Order: sequence, then C-alpha cells, then structure tokens
Amino acid sequence: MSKTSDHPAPVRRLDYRPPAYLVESVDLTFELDPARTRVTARTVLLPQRTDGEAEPLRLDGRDLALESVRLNGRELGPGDYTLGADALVLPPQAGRTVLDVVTVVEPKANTALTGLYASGGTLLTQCEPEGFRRITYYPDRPDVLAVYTCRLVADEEEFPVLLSNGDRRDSGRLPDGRHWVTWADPHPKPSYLFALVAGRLGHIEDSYRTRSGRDVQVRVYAREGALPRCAHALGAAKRAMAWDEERFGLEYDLDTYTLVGVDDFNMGAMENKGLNIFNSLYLEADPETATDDDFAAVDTVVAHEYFHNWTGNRVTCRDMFQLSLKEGLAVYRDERFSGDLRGPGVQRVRDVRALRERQFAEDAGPQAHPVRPDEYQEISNFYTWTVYKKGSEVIRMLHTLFGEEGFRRGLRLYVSRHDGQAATCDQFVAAMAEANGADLTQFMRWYGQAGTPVLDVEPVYDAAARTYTLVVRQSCPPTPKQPAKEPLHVPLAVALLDPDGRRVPLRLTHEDAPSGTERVLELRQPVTTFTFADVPARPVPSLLRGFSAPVRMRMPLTSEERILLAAHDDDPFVRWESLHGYLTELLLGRYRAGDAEPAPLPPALTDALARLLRPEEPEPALAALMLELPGFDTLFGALDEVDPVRLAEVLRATREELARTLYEPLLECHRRLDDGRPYVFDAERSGRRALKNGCLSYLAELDTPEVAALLHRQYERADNMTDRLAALTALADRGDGDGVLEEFGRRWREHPLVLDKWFTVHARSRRPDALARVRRLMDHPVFSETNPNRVGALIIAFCFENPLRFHAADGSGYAFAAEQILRLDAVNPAVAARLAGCFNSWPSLDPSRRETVLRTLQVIEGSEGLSPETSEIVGNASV
Ligand code: 0A1
Ligand code: ZN
Repeated sequence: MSKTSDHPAPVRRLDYRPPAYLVESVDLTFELDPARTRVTARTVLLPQRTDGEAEPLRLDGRDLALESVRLNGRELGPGDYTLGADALVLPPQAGRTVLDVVTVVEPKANTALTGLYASGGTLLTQCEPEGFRRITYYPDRPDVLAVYTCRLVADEEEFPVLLSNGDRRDSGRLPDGRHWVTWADPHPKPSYLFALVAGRLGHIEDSYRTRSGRDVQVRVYAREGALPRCAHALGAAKRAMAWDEERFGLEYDLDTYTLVGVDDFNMGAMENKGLNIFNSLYLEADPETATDDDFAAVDTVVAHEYFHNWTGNRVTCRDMFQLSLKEGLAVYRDERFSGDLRGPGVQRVRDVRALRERQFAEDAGPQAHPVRPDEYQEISNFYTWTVYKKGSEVIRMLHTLFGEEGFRRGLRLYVSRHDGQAATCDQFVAAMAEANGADLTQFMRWYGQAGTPVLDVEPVYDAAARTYTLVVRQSCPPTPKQPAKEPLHVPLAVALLDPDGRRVPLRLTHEDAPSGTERVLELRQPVTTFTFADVPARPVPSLLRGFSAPVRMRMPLTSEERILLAAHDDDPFVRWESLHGYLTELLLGRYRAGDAEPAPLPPALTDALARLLRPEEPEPALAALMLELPGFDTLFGALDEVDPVRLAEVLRATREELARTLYEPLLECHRRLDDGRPYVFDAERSGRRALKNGCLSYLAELDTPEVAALLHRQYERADNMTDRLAALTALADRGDGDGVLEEFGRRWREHPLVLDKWFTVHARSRRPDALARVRRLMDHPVFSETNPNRVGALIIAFCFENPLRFHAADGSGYAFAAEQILRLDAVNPAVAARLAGCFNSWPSLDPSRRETVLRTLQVIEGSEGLSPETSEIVGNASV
C-alpha cells in the first residue's frame, strides 16, 4: 500500500506567504441553541497587495451550513462565489470590503470538541488551532489580527451566563424572552484566541490590583457544585499575575480576567484572550478530591494560560510552525513559576524526568520533529512534547547563557518590539541576541534540528601537571527526513568536586585567575576540549548541572563517584541524576543478563538509598524523587529488541528486593512522616507526603502482616486524597486490595474526576486480567467515550502506562488499542490520534512484537474514512 498517496499534500513552513487580506474588525452575533446555532459575522477586510493585482478572497470554513453572504451590502447568489469543502472563495476585491456571512452550526452533534460544542449543558468554543473555521467563514490564520465584538443571544433559563473575550459592554432582553450580552475586546487578536462560553454556571471572584494601580476582577466560573473546589485556582491566578509583574514587569491589560472550567475538553486548557477555558481537571482542587500533584498541576496550568496573555496573545505567532514561540516560552515561564512555589530543585528534577521519559522518546521515534517543524499534515498533531517541553528547554538555555538579567532584558525587548504583532522564533531569538550583544546564529539550529543530541565526555586527570581535561564530543542521531546534523551551540554547566564533595575553584589554562566554582562552558564544535589548571587531586565532575541542555550525556563515572555526587553535590539535578544513572545501569544490566540469577544489590547503593530515608535528609521532596526507580520508558529507550514484559518484571523484582533490603528504614521513615497533622497543601508538607508515600509504595511489594495493616490503616484514616490514593494504588495489585478498590469506586461514583483516578489504577494494574477489567469498566455508568478525560484515564492509561499487559505476548493489548483507535476516531479524531501514539515505540520491540504492531498499523491505516489526524500519526509510524 502506498503510504502517502491518499494523504493531502503537507503544509510547509517555507511556503509561508503574508495574507492577501487583513481584517480590520469582526462583529459576531451568536443565536445560541445546542441543536442549531446561527452565527452572523460581519468582517471588514482590507486587501494587502500593493501592485494592484488583487487576489481572490479566500475564507476558510469547515462543516458549515451557509445561510447567506452579503458583500458590501449586496446579497450574493451561489454564482457569485465558489463553495468548497474547506473554503468560500469570492472574486478579488480592490478596496475595503464589508462581508456579512450567516452560518449555522450544530454544537450538540460536535463530538470532536473543536469549534462550537456542548459540554453538559454548557456551550463553548475551542478555536486553536483551526476551530474558528468551524464557526464562520474567515481567514483563519494567526497572522490576521482583528478587533472583535461579540453579541451572545440565548434563552435566559438555560444560559444565564454569557461570556466572551475582553470586557462586558452591554446587555438586555429581547421581546421573545431571550437575553443578550455584548463583549468587546480592544486588543487585536487572531481567530484562534476567540472564545465564548454560555451556560448555567456559578462563579467565585476576587480582585487584583496591578502594579500600576488598576483593579482587575478575577473570576472563576464552573458548575455550581464545583465552585467550592475552585478557590485554589483563583489564588493561582492572582499568584501568576503578581509573578509576571515581579519577574518581567508584565501587567494584565483588561478589567476582567475570567477562568472557566468545563468537563469536556481535548487538552489541559486554552488561553483565549481574557477568557481562559480549563479542563476541569486543572481548575478544581480540594484536599478531599485532589492529590498534591493535582494541586500543583492547577498552579502550573493556570499560570501557563495566564502567561500566554503576553507571550502568545499580545505577541502571537505568525504561522502555526512558530507554535513553540508561544508554547515553549509559556512552559518555560510556568516551570519557573512552579519552581518558585515548590522549590526550584525539585521542580527541575520533575520537569527533566518528564522531558526525558516523553520528549526523548518522541525524538527517537517515528514522529520526531524539530521544535519548529518544517511541515505537517494536521497541525493539531503538533501540540507535542517537543514543541512544548523541548521548546522550553531551548528558552532555558538562553537563560543559562545570559543569566537572569540578560534574559529579562531580552524578553522585555521582544515583547515591546512585537507587541500587537504575529512574530517568529527568529524574531524572538534576534531580540535575545540583540539585548545581550550575542551571536545566536548557531543557536537557531536548536529550532530546526530534531533528535536528542549526545554528549560524550572523556575526562583526563594529569596528576603531574595538576590539570583536569574534559574532552566533549557532540553528535546527534539521524531522524526522519534529517539524516545528517550540524553541531549545536550547547551550554554545559560544570563544577568539580574534591573527594570530600567540596567545589574546586575553576581556572581554565588560558585564564589568569580562577573565577568561581561553577561555570557555563559553551560547546560549538563537534569536539571541544577544556583544561582546568591547579586541580590538586582527581576531582569528581559535576556536569550538565541543572540539566543545562536537553541532551543525553555519557560519561564514565565510577559507582563511588556517583554515590558521592548523590550525597554531596549541591545541584539537585546532579544529585538525582547520579543515583538515577546508577540505578538505570543496574536495571539494564539485570535485563541484559536474562534469566541468570541477578547479583545482589551493592551495599553502597542500598546505603545511599537508606540515607535518603533519614531525618537529616534536608529535602524530603527531592529524596522521594531520588528513591524512585527509573521508569519503564527510560529503560526501554536505552535498549533494542526489547521484550517489554521481561523488562517490566525486572523492574518489579528489583523493587521487591529493595523493599526487602530496606524494610526497616522504609517502615521507620513512613512512621516518622505519618505525623497526623491535618492536610495543608504547601511545598514542605507535600514533600513529606511524597517521601512517606514513596516508602509505602515500596513496602506494598511485601506480604507481611505489618505492611497489610499499614496500607489499610492509611487508606481508612486518610483525611486527604494524596494519602488515600497512595494507599489505594499500593493495594491495587495485592490480594487484599479488592475490598478497598470496591469501596473507593462506590464512594466516588458521583465524582467523575476522582473516578478517573480509580479507572487509572485499574488500567495500570499488573493483574493478569487487567485488560478484561478495563473492558468491563468501559460499561461503567460514569465512563463515556465522548469525554477525553475518561478515555485518557482508562483506555489511554492502559495503552501507555501498563507495559506489562499492553505488550502481552498474545497481541491482545495491541488488538484492543487498534479497536479503540478506530472507534474513537469517529467520535473525536484528536483523542484517537493521541491514542495511536501508543505504537510509536515499535522499532525498539523484539521482532515478533514488531511484526504484530506493523500488521496492526496496516489494518488501521487501511480503514475506510480514517481522520487526517489519526492517519498522519499511523502513517508516520508505519513508514
Ligand atoms: N494553547 C493551549 C493548548 C491547546 C491547544 C489546542 C487545543 O485544542 C484542542 C486546546 C488547547 C495551551 O497551551 O494551553
Ligand atoms: Zn500554552
């Protein structure tokens, strides 16, 4: 079968052409009705060609019923325009053009959740990336910026709350009993930032006084029943507003800032101007129903959307290839914000861990693409780990190169220079370079080259000359369509530790005097050599501090050196990485050894782990991270021809062995941290809970009466979801866990977000009947194939997070995934395409599984009517 013949031609970055028409203003009227909503759009357009050769006026539109078109007041007939499947095309217009278009859409029937759709009784829009064209005919591209007004008309009983972008202007009642509200957004914006929400919603509010003394009303809207859980999000919004003023001098620019939570949403949230819409998972949090991680995620996501107000909305993207311009930057900013809340070291380790587990895998697989992609079939497939998280790492490297002040200068220049514009990644980097007098030409390659670069470091100590040399070689593996790579500009943060773990003053041989004990070395060549002078004894290198670049680093370190770094380095990332690297090697060794009886765990390692459990350990949150074994995906990524079932078993067996070896210290640490204090969400307490529950999770591998009692006691007595879910998860795979699982399901059956946690516990279960139970739960009254959170918690969780059962040798996991991809594709292509990513790892599987996956991919690809979203993912995977 030809892989590409039935795909539409890809959109290419280099084909960019400025818009032929700009839009001066858009006035929208929505007559809202879940079954049939009428949209009247008045768009004022201005042709852009100066050479007199006007182009046809092409307006994007998908799945719209066109009721009427008027051009400069004249009603057009079908002979006056061309109506295609994805556009309405009018003859070239020479001057200012007023277009009135009336379309009808069916929100209730829209299960793709893009455009105008219904979630419960609420109507709302999702326009990024290309949803606006599912509402009306319009030049739906981010470089067309316009001023919008929006009039919403609806039944007052059903839709008492009517919201849109900007500030509320006017309202009234029609003779037929419907009410209306008008909103006006004074800031020009692209169509992807348009939004409306209509429904029976309650709200909580607070006000925020900006640095310049303006009062902003901050409101969170949600279903009435959810409002008591929205206080944390409201606080997060105010914290983010203050943070952006303090760090970057960026103030909010409207009189109201509105956040809305909805239950059916394809992603985490959306930064529509002045009207951020959230998946309720990222807006609701209280101690009883949300874990510490949920609270932290609310902080991060609320801040992320808020930060877009400047980096994304005031300065937007010229085209969708520049997505990372706003997304990488917003992630970088939310990571920094979260670091300030929970401790920068712990936050950094968590972010790096996520990047390495997910983005590195993406970069090594069939969907690998640069931070700024060169082409796409479906832009909705490019909201990826690479664009978001690697994009953030690229921004972070600029911070590492220029320091806090230099970075701030660059960001200020970028924002002031491009305010009100649609910019490019080049322009962002140019502002950074200019503000710092730097040349970032080579640095730009980070935006264009896919793949995870590798640094091979060779250290040489010369005792006679008292020099220490680091030879650093950089390389980058080939990725689809990029066989050869150019060297990158890489910041490498280093320190050298003496045998007692103290930092050595650093002087490179060509320098006169040492400067500091921590340096950022810059790599630009394929091979770079750095020689440090006056090094009295062989040091222990502390490299890539803070994970200063998104690379894989390979360096020969002895076990003793790793243990020293884990115990004494003052860089939290290096501490974590040293132990993580050690454990990774150990687990890979055990996997490679096959059936041979594994060598016992080295006492130096178990001692290092035991030290993390002691009261002297200064940061329990970091200790909790260091205690965790490397994840399945990390190990998988380091191997070829993997038997995933055996790999999962190596992980399980090693956990059990560690639990046995550290039994007393684990019990003791759990006892000490289980202090009975009432639940408060803050960095200190959540860190203690993380370590306590890390201990619990190891202990659950053992079948002692003491452990059983401990698990049940914690489940029953918990006054918060963090502890309760930790106990439930630990019990789920045990013979004595069934009662508790049932109790949890009963207790939370009215609360879908909590029940999602329960679905996921089942989906991840090691039990042999895990898949059968997942299938059964798909009939649960709360499960719904139209809700992305439910599908994510059960089906996607099984396929991505249960390697043991997903990769079952009989192929049942793969068959299940295929069946669900095809079923969901007809409901919601974005969700189906996400699920289809579960096959991306096939090239690293053993030959027999590889063959099964390839056959499965072919079946999916050959299915009638597959969406372009899913077909792009499956097509790339099966090449
Ligand atoms: N810009 C949003 C992400 C987002 C993208 C596409 C969506 O449509 C389904 C929704 C949200 C963000 O970064 O938060
Ligand atoms: Zn974003």
